[in-house]
Amino acid sequence: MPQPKILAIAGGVGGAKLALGLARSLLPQDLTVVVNTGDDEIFHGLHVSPDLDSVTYALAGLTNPDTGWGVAGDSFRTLEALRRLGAETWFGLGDLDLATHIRRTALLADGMSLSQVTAEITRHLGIECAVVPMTDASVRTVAMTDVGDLAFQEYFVHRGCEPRILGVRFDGADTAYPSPAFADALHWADAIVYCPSNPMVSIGPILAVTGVRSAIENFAGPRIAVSPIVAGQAIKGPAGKMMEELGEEVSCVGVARRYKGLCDALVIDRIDREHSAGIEDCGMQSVVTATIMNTEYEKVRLAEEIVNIIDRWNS
Ligand code: FO1
Repeated sequence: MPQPKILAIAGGVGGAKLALGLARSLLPQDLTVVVNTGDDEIFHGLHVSPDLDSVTYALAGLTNPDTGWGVAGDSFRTLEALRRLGAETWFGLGDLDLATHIRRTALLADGMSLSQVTAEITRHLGIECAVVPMTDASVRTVAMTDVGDLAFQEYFVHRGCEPRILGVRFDGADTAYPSPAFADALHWADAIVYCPSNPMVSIGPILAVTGVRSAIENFAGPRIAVSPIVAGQAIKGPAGKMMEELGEEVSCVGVARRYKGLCDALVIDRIDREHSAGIEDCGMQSVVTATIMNTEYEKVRLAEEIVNIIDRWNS
């Protein structure tokens, strides 16, 4: 049976884990990973794309295993020197990581699009599948909080997600169009896979790009999501806290409600099996399996199970 062609939609750390599993399970030409760029920020004059880099480093085998972001074994001497010079250094940019941001910024200044720059960086790091930004336009995720509107990294890293979330918006999304490879993949893909990323601030910005939500609503093939909430908690990051503050149920059922009309099957962890009926009430199947991905074996195993679901769906 020919392999399905998959469009994977991902945020940073959690998304990168399943993206790696899919990259190990599929031929490179059968996988496009579309990544959130709402978290992008300018630091020290450099264009930083944290989620693109988390996926890129994961696929290149460079990820810092302790954090899931940044480069393994990196040092922070440049940041220390910047601090001595009076710069704000709350965003932890490592010395090796900085090379990526310097290169990205230089190529963007030469007139390349973020898609072209990302293709150049990933090619040089030996990545064979397509890793693409959701858009080449500027979209910025803004956390609306009880202390005012905060740029995403300000909320997430500088303030440690402490302010209470009142809402989230994606500035620029209504005039942003999908990147060329994303638009193409929405046509050629046999299936869409939502990686286990934060539905609000990682997947939300991708869905907010003009035309994406309706393209996914009308997508012909199976749309399969992996819940980033397991046993009532986010595997990593602020998804649980944000859902609670927004009055949503912090469970895989809360995730299913977010994906209503956009998803045909939600993959949930074995520990959440009692939530299957609640998920099916949202108009999607529930698939119960082991979803925690700490080792490469677990990432590939989950990816292969998803590929099998897609194969069965189409047969
Ligand atoms: N996350 C942190 O919690 N603290 C940091 O200092 C930090 C630095 C950083 C540098 C480069 C990069 O690509 C990612 C970095 N992240 C850091 C992670 C990043 O904030 C998040 O992964 C995403 O934006 C949320 O998906």
